[in-house]
Amino acid sequence: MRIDIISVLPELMESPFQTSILKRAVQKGLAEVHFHQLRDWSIGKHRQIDDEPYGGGAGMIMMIEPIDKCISDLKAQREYDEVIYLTPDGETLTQKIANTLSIKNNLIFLCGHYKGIDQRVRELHITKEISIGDYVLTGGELAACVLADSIIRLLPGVLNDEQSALTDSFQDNLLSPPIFTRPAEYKGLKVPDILLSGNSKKIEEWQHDQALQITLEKRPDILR
Ligand code: 6GU
Repeated sequence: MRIDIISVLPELMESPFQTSILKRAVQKGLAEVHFHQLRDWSIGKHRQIDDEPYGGGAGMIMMIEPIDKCISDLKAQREYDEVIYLTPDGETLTQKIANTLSIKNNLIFLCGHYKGIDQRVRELHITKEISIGDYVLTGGELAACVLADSIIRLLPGVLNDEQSALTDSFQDNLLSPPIFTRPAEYKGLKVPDILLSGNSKKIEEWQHDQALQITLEKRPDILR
């Protein structure tokens, strides 16, 4: 998978891909992440990429021309499955969306800034708009990292234990059951006996029951 991320602040997104699991995914060649400084496609010597809104009002709008030039240059090099605009008014990211995007080959992420992009960019290039939740960030960069992380960890070979993505919270509309490791008792707090029993069938039943109970308590909205 290849992800091209277009932004005015690409430096904001470097460390997530240079650390731990995402770093290893990139080193193994399972994911390629390329950053593009939008100002490199700006027009004029001031490297301008935003301008005042027609009709007036506060805030600046990202101009169509630099974005169109940048995306068109990328599209001239390869086919893209989706051109995704990260924006608070997009569709809220879910595990299902991450699953769907994880089987694509080439993705473009466009990070919004200021008041947003000229509407015509959407008509021209954007195929999907994604938000990471109902709150407002200073720009789409951190959201782009969240989206990329949710996708890349699903790529075959990225996680060591192939099972672990399958047993995630949300993967089957259930939160995870409680988990424990050594010691079996700490300051009087005991690990449930069932987990020490060695009866894997009973343990699985207990875990599923706990997952159901916890989901009912905390997130009844995700239960089918
Ligand atoms: Cl994608 N961008 C911004 N600026 N804020 C957000 C968001 C995106 N998703 C949630 N809040």
